[in-house]
Amino acid sequence: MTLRLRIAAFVATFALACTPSVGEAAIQDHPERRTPAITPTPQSARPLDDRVTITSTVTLIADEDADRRALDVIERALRDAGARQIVRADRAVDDRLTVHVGSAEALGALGAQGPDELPAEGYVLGIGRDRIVLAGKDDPGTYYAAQTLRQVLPHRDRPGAHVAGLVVRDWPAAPLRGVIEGFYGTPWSHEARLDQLDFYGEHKMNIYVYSPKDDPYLRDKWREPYPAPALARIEELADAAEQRHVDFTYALSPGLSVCYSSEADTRALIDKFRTIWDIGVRTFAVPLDDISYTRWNCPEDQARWGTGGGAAGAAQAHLLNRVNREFIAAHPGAEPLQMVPTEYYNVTATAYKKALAEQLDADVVVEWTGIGVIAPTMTVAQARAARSVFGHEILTWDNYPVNDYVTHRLLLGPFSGREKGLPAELAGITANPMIQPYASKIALFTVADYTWNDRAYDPRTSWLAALRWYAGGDGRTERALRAFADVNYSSRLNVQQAPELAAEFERFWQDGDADALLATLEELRAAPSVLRDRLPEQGFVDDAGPWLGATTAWAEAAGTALRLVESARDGDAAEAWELRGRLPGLLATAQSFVYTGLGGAKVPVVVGEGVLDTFVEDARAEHDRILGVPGGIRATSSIGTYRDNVPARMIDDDDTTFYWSSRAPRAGDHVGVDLRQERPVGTVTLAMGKPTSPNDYVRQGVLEYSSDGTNWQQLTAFSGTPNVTATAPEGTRARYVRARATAGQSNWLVVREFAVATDSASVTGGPPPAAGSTLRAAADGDPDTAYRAGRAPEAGEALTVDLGAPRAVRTVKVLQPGDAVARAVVELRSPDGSWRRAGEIRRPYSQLNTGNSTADAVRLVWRSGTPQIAEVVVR
Ligand code: LTM
Repeated sequence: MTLRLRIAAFVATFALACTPSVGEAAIQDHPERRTPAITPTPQSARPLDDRVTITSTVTLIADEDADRRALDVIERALRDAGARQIVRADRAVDDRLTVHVGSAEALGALGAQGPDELPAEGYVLGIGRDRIVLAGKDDPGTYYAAQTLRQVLPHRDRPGAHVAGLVVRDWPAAPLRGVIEGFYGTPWSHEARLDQLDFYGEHKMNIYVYSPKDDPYLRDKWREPYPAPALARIEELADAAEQRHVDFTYALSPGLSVCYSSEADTRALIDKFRTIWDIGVRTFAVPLDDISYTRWNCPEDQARWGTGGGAAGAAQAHLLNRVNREFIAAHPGAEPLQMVPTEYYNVTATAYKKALAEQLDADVVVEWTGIGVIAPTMTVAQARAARSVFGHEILTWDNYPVNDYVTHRLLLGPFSGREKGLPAELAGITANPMIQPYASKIALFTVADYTWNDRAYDPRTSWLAALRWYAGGDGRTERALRAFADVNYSSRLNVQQAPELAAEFERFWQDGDADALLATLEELRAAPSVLRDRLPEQGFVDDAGPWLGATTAWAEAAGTALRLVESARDGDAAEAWELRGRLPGLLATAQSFVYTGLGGAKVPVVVGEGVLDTFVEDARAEHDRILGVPGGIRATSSIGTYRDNVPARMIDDDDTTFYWSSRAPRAGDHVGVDLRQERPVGTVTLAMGKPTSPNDYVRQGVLEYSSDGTNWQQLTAFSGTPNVTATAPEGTRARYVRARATAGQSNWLVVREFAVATDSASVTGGPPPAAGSTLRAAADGDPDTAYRAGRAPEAGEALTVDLGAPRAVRTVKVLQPGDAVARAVVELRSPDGSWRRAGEIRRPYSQLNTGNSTADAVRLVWRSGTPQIAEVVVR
């Protein structure tokens, strides 16, 4: 059935299909009994108070022309349920289970109506009264009845299984439901595509568009014929698709070099389609996305159509109409041509869209990504507007869960933000998946669910069902997959990252129950090895490799951070310091996992970003609080992060690293530093842009400071320069300093350094610091930075921390990194200038109680070892 017929049949019968089935017989409905998990969620399923038994021999009664593909699924499902023989016959045999395929009359005994009034691809499946009946509206409908039967039958190696009575009356919401392999990056392998086609058939999806951006024969070399092995692979895919009632759609993208007016190019396009037709493909598309339409590829086009969007629309319509008339129309059985317009991401009325609406043949289907390339939401009103402005049927190219623009991430959350009722407005919905085919299946499961039955769809419920399905019924695997998917959950559709783990962290900070959180983190740490050992789909494990590694490492870091908090709160300061000392190494490991993209590019991957890293930071801050230090300066941004160019790179004293925003700043966006406590502020230096993107800087903005993060004072205004320096008036104190954009711009933002000169305790003496270290780091309020001596101390050499003014001193804590512990005598300087011994340090964590002495300086007089001091804390 063609797309157009599908849509027509759908519209004509939808109203009737919604009426409940009638004609109840002796068999009772049992709504309180749960129906088995059927996916996608059926439109209606009611249990019957009856059951059938899978007998050793099953009689199969099927029409002559019954769908062969459905029969294969049915026979396999019956054998998997314990049947030994399936015998084709034209009447039932006593004491044997009978399976009727295509016979609506056989439904009568179950009190169920046939499928006549259902939309295209609808079906009825009845189980009860020693029979199983599969009645499809058409061949795909029968096939989907078989898929549902496969899901409700048990797995057993001998006859005798009982199957609960059931009537399912079901049909799809969207005429076309499926996937467009349309991303940039490593295209899916042939094996992965075959595996996907199995998945589509099993999940009642009926379209796969073959359009990987990095297959050269689809774009750069679109005119060239395929080498024989490549053509054979496409043929195998097309056959496999046909076996599963999936339209294999061949999409050729000539836009990078085509001359729209060229007879030779038109012929080349049609000829290439013809070779693909000859191997059995019946659906074709011409994507014209991601090309320039303001620049022609040949002077003849300019001469014929002129310039501008209207000219581009007219030229594209001309080429597509020729393909439509000379190829599609000339090949009976071809499905309607699909095209992707160059303006595929909005509904703004333009000359380009007007030209397509008016000049493109009416039966060409137009693809559209929604409002935005990655549309966070899609509404019925938007779909109607798209149909109106493009003047054609709309097939959505939904850019979820595609990750080619965030290759450091896996997007494992559900399809969401799509309004109910959308499928009824569209020719269909195709989802652009991740570069990772097996990992894409969690989201694609939910896409199948939404596109089949949007009215019943709930993203979270569908997501949980996807995890259950992927775990193959094993509870432990399901929990591991849930934990892993949770830390890879967020996207533009699902804004919250790791919703379950974030809630656990939040609960811990509220109630302080560490045991529950420790158990959660331990499950997360172990989840990757559970998945490696037990997940039935090893392709998922391969796809997720770097993210699995990172998950274990992040869970270890977070678990250590949690134990740090617990030790510090319990007063075990030495253990807390030892645990804190482990964090840098654990974090470095967590950040070391990389995804290798097309061409060997290495991209560090992230998991649970903003949640796991924030928890570790919060734990350190809690430890800082207990230690009595403000903690290290933090970098902040109101914009997201592009790849791994995190805000912390603005304050790492390294001009070659940078923070890179994930979009252009809007008026009001800001980047800045949190000094963690109010401090004297001197000169502020902002270095933006970088050699390869010198224009990525705030074009117009202000530098400002604040003590509370709410009330801000302007330091200076700036515009048109990537380098900004300003010195605060004498006596200025602030906790926060930021640069705020006062106007929107189109360039993204790069900040190499955001330096704020602050006045902290002065440290003098020696030995002199090693390269890259400073004396100041010994008393900068941040235990994560350390003074590292450049040589062993000479006799009598000491490090002195000046307290600025005489004050009461009760304790001196000296924190040394655990890898090299020096010994020293600690002395306090009285206001009269004399030094008195307070004690000796010889461990990573030393605390000396000094009574209530008054002192204006503390010094460490070295005895042995090469000193490294993370912090001298004087209270
Ligand atoms: O979305 C379309 C029509 N084209 C491209 C896709 O190929 C790409 O995968 C997505 C996501 O990056 N964005 C596009 O613009």
